[in-house]
This record gives sequence, structure tokens and C-alpha cells, in this order.
Amino acid sequence: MRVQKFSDNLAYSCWLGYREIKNKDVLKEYRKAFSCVAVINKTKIPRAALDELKYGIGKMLEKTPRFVDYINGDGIIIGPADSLDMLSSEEINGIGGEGYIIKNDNGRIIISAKTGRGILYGVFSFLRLIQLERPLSSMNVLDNPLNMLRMVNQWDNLDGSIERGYAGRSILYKNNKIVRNKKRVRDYARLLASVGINSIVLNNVNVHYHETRLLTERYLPEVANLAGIFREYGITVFLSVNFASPIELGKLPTADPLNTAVRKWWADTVKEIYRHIPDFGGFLVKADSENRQGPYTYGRNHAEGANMLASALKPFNGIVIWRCFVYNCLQDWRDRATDRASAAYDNFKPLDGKFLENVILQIKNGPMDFQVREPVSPLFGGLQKTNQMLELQITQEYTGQQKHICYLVPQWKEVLDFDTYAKGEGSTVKKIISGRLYPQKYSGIAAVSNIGDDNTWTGHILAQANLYGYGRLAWKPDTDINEITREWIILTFTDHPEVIEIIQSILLNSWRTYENYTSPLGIGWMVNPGSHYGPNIDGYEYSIWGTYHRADCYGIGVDRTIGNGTGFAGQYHKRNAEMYNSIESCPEELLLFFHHVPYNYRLKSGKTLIQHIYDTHFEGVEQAEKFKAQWLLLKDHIDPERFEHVLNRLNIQIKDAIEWRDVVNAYFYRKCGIPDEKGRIIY
Ligand code: GCW
Repeated sequence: MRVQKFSDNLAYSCWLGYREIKNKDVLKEYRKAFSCVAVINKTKIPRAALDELKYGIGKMLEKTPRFVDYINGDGIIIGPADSLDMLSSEEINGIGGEGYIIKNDNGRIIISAKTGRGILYGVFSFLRLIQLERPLSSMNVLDNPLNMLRMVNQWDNLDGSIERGYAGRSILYKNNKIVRNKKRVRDYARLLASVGINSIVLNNVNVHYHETRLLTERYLPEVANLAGIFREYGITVFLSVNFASPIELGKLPTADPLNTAVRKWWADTVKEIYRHIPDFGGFLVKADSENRQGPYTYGRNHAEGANMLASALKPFNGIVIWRCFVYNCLQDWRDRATDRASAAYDNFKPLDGKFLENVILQIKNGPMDFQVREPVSPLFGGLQKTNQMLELQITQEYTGQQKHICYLVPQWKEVLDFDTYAKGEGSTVKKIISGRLYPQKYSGIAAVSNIGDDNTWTGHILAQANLYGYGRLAWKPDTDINEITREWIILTFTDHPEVIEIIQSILLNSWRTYENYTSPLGIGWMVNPGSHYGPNIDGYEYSIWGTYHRADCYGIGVDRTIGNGTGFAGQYHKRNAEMYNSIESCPEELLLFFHHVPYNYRLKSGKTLIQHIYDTHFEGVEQAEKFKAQWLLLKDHIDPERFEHVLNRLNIQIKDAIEWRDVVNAYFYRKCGIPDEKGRIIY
């Protein structure tokens, strides 16, 4: 068997660089133990798994293992669980559909699973253990993913642009065609599979002219080629569809979901798709949102819309992922009663239980839109009879656009751990989306990807950690984030203790740092309209988008309380509703999300609100400067290319953080006239 070659470029290889093992003793032990591999029942083992095993071991041990038919003594045995006699029935029963086992059987290493996906995940996990230099004796893992769907959403357009992409152009499309050279697509599939991602949506949820035609004969053969590549890595493909397709493609006068001709058009179209891609996953739909058509266009509700597509997909076991990001984007800023935060719940809660079993509602983590800080969407815990999945954003639209370091894994972990109290204490989001709180036929987690054709994939080397961390959390939301972070650093850079400590400290402080110099206490926004980058406090204040801070000369914040405010707090279950409703018990990091607060209000720290705003903005910049000082200490431990890359990005971060600090502080100083207690310069 030949050895598949992957790129040696360090920035490009991300966490799959497979560095040589430096520790002589470990290397010796590994070389002895992993010199040959026996593959049992080869037709059931994905080619990609064997390629990876050979390549990864070859690189880390500088010695390619021999592939043999059987082994007597040391070696690796890889095979389907039902073809191996070294696994106990208990072990076999413990392996789920996509899980795997790695077992040290008297020195021999067994890698096994019940499916091709499981085998792939087992191999990637095994290679990870080697890179982490885990002792042979501890190589015993039985691991199953907790979430069924572990998905990425590409917001790629056919012209090669990426909506909210900060890492170059699309790797999938160029000039309204699917790329001819698909090497990069394969490399991406490999990266995703290495962290357990099992599904991908290939195009932007805003489906424009050309993307609408992905469903047609013109593109389907090439979509099928993409699906073939992802399939090799155990990844199912989905497409985002335009609700108005029957009009645009089918020349029908309507896209009304209850219209017979419309239903037939979708059924025929779906049939065609499955003719090309027999294991096609289904559709992702953004409907009645930000000027897209949807069931409301025809006076129907969202269950009627989603169920129509679900009926078309049902015969092929396809699913509809229906987004809950539905709100009025033509609001009047003068109107204080309408609250965008309430929209998803208002639109979908009344439909709980009305969706077909192959529909999943995809819910953004917060009620607004991927801000640096938001409460968790009350739809989690609100919906109790509907399949649901969580939508996160890996691409850093509102969190520094991959110019700033903003490690989002801690934010996601908070979301997953949030207790909705829907069925009493312990009704966490992670339980809901993994189908452990209510029975759901389908559930899981999706995130908007942060990659493009940049050599680093993510535009910022340290943003690779977000993609990695997303996959690891999606696999098992209980994983300790310190462990994920540490793992990523070792796999990506080195196991040198100082490097681990410094990068870990930078990453784990970065979300708070970004929050400090941008938007305080859950208020969000205050960015330049359109680009969503750079400070512009009133950028959205008098606009149609429903995203206001309501600052005046006395105070700031949106009153979302039950009595006096918009009532949004009342969408939560009692315990959370009460917590958010009272200014005393509302967690301070969300204070301005739920309350309009005077500048001289005293926070728990004893500081006034305005002093807190000044202080955090100064601190934020200082922290960014500290990141740079810390990074500079790593010069001797990191290759020049990646070292310089991060340094350049840090310089941009500091410069832009200063701008943010000064604009925000100046704005509030000018509004309220209260000087900084510490007498620092505010312009
Ligand atoms: O945050 C907003 C983004 C849009 C995006 C939309 C959505 C894909 O600014 O670019 O459109 O959310 O999630 O649909």
C-alpha cells in the first residue's frame, strides 16, 4: 500500500502535522509496538482511515508501518467489531453507531468500531494519543459521540465569496462553478473528520440566483462529486435551498407550501437529487428571514413550510433543518414594544409538536445574533416536542473577524451547560440537543465554519483552535475545555510546557478581552453596519434591524423585564425568568441586555456602571498588549512563519482595540459627562 502524502506546511496542516516523537524512550516503545498493522475484513474499513494511519504513524515515528495479514506479537489490529474475537460482548455492546474502541490487548493495539465512521474516528483518536505521547498501557478508550448530528454550515456562495468569511475565498466554488481541483476539499473533509464532524451544508443559507440552481442538472453531477469526497471521510452533505425555488426554477406562479403543484415540484426535485446522491442528507432552510421568501409569504406557518419539504425528503430518509432565525428586520427604532430578542420564541413556540419527525429546528445560541455575549435562546427548554439543534458561529463575525484572537470554546461551553430548568434542575442545553431530555428522532449541533482558501484555513492560526474545539465539543459537550485547549496546542505546536502555558493563557483569556474593549455587559452591537467590524456606537441605533442600546445621558441598556420592559425575560422558565427580571439577581455580564441602567448604578464590584465601562475598555487594551508580550516569549519555540503570522495579527488587534476603547469611552463620556475616576485620557 502506497503512502498518501498530505501537506507538510505547518500552517496548512493545522492539528494534523504529526510531529516526530522527540522523547527517545517513548519513540522506542512506539516503534516496537506499531511496526505492523493487520487489517481485518478490509472491505469494511474506509480507505481514508488506513491512509491516515500509515501516514500519521510514518511521520511521528519516522518509520512507516508494514501492512500485514495477521500479527502474532506486537502490532495494531484494525477491523469491524463483529469480526474480531479480542473484544468482549460487553465492549461490543458499548460501542455506538459512530463510536469506537481502542484497546490494549496484551501489548497489541486493537482499533475497532461498528461502522466506517467509527473506524475513522478511532484512527484519528489513536493518532492523537500518539502525538500526545500517551503511554501504551493507557491506550484503552471506548468513546461514543453524544450528539447525533455534528455539522458545519458553509456560508459559501458560488461566485467564490463567503458570507462572513474572513479567511479568503471559498474552497468549493469559483466563478459560479464548483472547483475543478478538489484537493483542498479533500483536505478539508479530512480536517473535519479528524474532530468527528459528520455532516456539512455546502452553501450559504442566503441562497441567491446561482445557488438556487444547485438543485438542477446543471450542477448536480458536480455536487455529487463533492459528496463523494466528503463520503470518504464519513461526512454527509446537505444543501441550503431557496424557498422560492418552485417559482425560480419550476416556473410555477407560487411557492405556497400547500399548493399541489408546488409539493409535486419539490418531490420531483428531491427524487432527482437522490438519483445523483443516494445518501444525500437533506435541506437547510432560511425562510421568512432577512428578506428571504418563506411560508409567511403565502400566509402559511413555518410548520406548514417545513413539513412540505419534509414530506418530499421522507421517502429517502432525508431531513429538513429549519432555521429559527426569523424576525422583523424592518423595525422602527421609535417602537419600544417590539423586541427582536423575542421573535424566535414568538414564531416557533406555538408550533411545538406540529413538525414532522424528519424536521429539525436549528436555533442560534442566543436570541439576537452571535454577539460576544448574549443569554441563551429561550427556545431551548421552550420547545419540548420538536427535534432541535443548536447553531453556533465559528466564523468570528462579531468577535474580531479572525484579526483578533477570540477563542470561543468557553462561550460555547457556557451555552451547552446552561440550565433551562425545563424539566427541573439539570435540564441543560447539551442534554436537549443530544436528545437526552426529550425524545427526539434527530438532534445535534451545527456551526458556521470559519475556513477559506487562505493557507492557514482560518485566516488566523489561533482561530484554528475554534474549529478544532468546536468538533471536540460537538462530539462530547462534557469535555473539559482545558483539556481541549491543551490538546490542540500540543497537536498544533509542541508539548513544551512554557508554550502550552502561554498559549493556553492567551486563548482562555481572549473572549473576555475582546468583550472588554468592545461591547459591555451584554449590550452587543455598537459596530459598523454591514461589515460588523470596528466601533460605531450608534451604527445600528436608528436603523431597521431591531438592535438598540437605548443610551441617553442618564443610562444605557434595554429593559426586557416582565413588568416595565419588553417582557422578553418572561420567555424563560420561572427560575431563569425571575433571575433575569430582577436587576439584583441578573448576572452582571448580561445586565444591559435585560435592564436599562443608570451610569451611576453600583455594580457588585462597588464600581459605578460608567466606571466599569471605562475600566474594562482600558483593561481590554492592556490585555491585548499582554498577549503580544506573551507571544514574543515564544520566538524560539515556534517556527518563524507561524510566529510572525500571529505577531502581525496581534499588532492589528492592539491597534484596533485602541480604536474601540477610545471610541466607546469617548461616546459614553460625552453622553453622561462623568469623568474617569482614574483621570486617564478620554477624548
Ligand atoms: O448575523 C447575520 C449575518 C448575516 C447572516 C444572518 C443569518 C447568512 O450578518 O450575514 O446571513 O445572520 O444567520 O442568516
